[in-house]
Amino acid sequence: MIEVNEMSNIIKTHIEYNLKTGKLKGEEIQKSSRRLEDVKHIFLNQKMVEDMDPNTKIYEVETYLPVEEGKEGGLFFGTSYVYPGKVDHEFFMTKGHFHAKKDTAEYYWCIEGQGVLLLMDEEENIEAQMLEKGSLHYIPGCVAHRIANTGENMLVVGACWPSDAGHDYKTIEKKGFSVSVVEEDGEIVIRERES
Ligand code: M6P
Ligand code: ZN
Repeated sequence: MIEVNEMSNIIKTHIEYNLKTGKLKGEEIQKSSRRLEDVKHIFLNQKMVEDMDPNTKIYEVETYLPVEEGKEGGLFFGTSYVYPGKVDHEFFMTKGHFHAKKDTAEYYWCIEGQGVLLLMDEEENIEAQMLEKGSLHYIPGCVAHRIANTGENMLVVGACWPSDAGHDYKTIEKKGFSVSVVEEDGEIVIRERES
């Protein structure tokens, strides 16, 4: 291998991205975790939620935010890890969100596992895309996005989005997604929500 000359001014970046696992490493990486008690309202069967351990891990997120949130022209990067599991028939999933600055897009790509990416526009039109290792997903502006883990192992999904996009969780909290990802007779089904 050709050695890098020490005087060459070629620097190493301080962030590592594991291409196999999606893991981000470095001092600036932020981590957050969502347990059932943090996201309980997203699930259909609230009675079942009450019977489960509120500490059940639903998902974790690692983010690299190299510029200030809200700054125009920058990019954020992240990895989401959704645990396998269900509340009643409904698969574990992320909260999901529109962007606060509505017309901003995002990329998702599946690193590991199996799942469904739910996309919903402002008229509640739904598109469900299959998440499988290597799948790439362009999420256009004004489209809410949520991922559900339909497999038996961790679902790992990478993301890249504009630093001025922000998160609008309120619209989803109020109206919800119009469909759920559920298991019915051993099959993965996208079902209309009644409420
Ligand atoms: C991805 C990105 C983040 C998002 C995270 C978890 O990494 O889209 O912006 O925060 O997933 O999703 P949510 O915010 O919907 O819980
Ligand atoms: Zn987003």
